[in-house]
Amino acid sequence: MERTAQLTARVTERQIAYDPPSTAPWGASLHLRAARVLAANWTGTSTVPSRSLYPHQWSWDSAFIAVGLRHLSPLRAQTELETLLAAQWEDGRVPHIVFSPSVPLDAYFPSPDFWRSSTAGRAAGAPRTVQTSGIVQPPVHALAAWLVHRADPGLSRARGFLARVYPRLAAWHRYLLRRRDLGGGGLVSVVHPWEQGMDNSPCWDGPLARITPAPARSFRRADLDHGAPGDRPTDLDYGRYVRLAADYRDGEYADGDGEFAVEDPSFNALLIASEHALARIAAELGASGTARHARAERLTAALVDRLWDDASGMFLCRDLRGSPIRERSVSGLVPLLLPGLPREVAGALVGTLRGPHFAARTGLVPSYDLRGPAFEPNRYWRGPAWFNTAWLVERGLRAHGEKAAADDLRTAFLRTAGDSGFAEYVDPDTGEACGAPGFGWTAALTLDLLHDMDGAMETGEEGGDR
Ligand code: 9WN
Repeated sequence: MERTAQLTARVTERQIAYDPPSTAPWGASLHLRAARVLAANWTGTSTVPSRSLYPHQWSWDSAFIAVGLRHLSPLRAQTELETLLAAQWEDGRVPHIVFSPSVPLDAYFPSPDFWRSSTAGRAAGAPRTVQTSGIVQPPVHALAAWLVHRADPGLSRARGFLARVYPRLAAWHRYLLRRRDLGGGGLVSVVHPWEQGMDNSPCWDGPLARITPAPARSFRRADLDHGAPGDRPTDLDYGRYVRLAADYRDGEYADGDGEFAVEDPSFNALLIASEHALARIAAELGASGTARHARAERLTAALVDRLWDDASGMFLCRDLRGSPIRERSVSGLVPLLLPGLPREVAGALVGTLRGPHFAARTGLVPSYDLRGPAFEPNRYWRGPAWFNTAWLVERGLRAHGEKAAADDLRTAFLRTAGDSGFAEYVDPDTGEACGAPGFGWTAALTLDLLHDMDGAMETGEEGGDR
């Protein structure tokens, strides 16, 4: 922790490269505007997703933000990940929120006094020096760490960046693979919709229907101070989120037989991509990455075996406590990121992206089936297009040689991100900005797409260990 603080103090404005890449001179003003968003959201040790709606550090936001930040300041990008990993619990979990002590308690709910990490999380080894939530978010971190390293290997080696983060990232994956394989089939389960990151997706409607909501008077939502109620989850859904989180906390964050347990395609695909990245990190540190690549391939086989649905041409979520989930969400397209997918699966995913369920007028990817019964163009994860999922799908299209489709998605991303003022999310057909403006990962991934024209992301084994 002390080490992080020392290193962070040296990250100054002068070390930020505001210049656009020479490969995209037309993107100069977009680049500058995106860089300004990240500068405004930087706290000194990490980046908030939004100054208003999300004033703390979020786990998967920080991973995506580091991917973009590496083009402005590799040092800041390394620090972003180090700050998050400094809040890791002894059981290996990386918490979904690291709370800033300088932000008032009522600025975000659930706040530290709800999660009570230092007491309720003691048995699971929550840190004593910082307050965190007790649930997790998708494991994008090893992938981000590898990409951050590649942006400036000299600085990374000089600071021992990979050597310091590797044991923490390995413990994080170990936690997921050992404690969260609740279905016994090799895949990891999420125990709360907030863990999967697409909080209000119709995929959770079935599993959530079994949960008795916490009484509305027992908590006060802070999100409605900043977001339009029509864009946010309903009070009933919030009551269920609160009930699930409170039950997990009251069981001291032990994993086991909770009421909500879902195997999700995107969460597992990101773990697989990160496991491949961890193999590369191991090789860079002089160890062998072979066993990790092999594990990633086994996980890919389990993903196809357990979650692939031929009839819909995409992956679906699996509810371990109830009946099959038939809803189509963007989560089921994210595994395209994995170059090791069987050819026919990748081909079907590309077809589904082009088909009537996901081909939106902006050219972005809606979070939920455009023809689905629960589709709403403005409501949280029930239809709008997000930029992190567009980035993942764009990388996936490139990984599978779909250059024209990837170029189109990239163009749609950059145009809509700029026009919307780097919005949190947009209406998938009109591009109308929704949610928080000046959103961290929207700005960060804009920078990444402006810089990384060919999408050399290495999310599979090919290319070997370097
Ligand atoms: C709960 C911060 C986070 C994102 C999630 C997004 C939203 C929080 C909320 O904001 O979730 O974690 O309060 O709705 O759904 O993906 O990480 O940007």
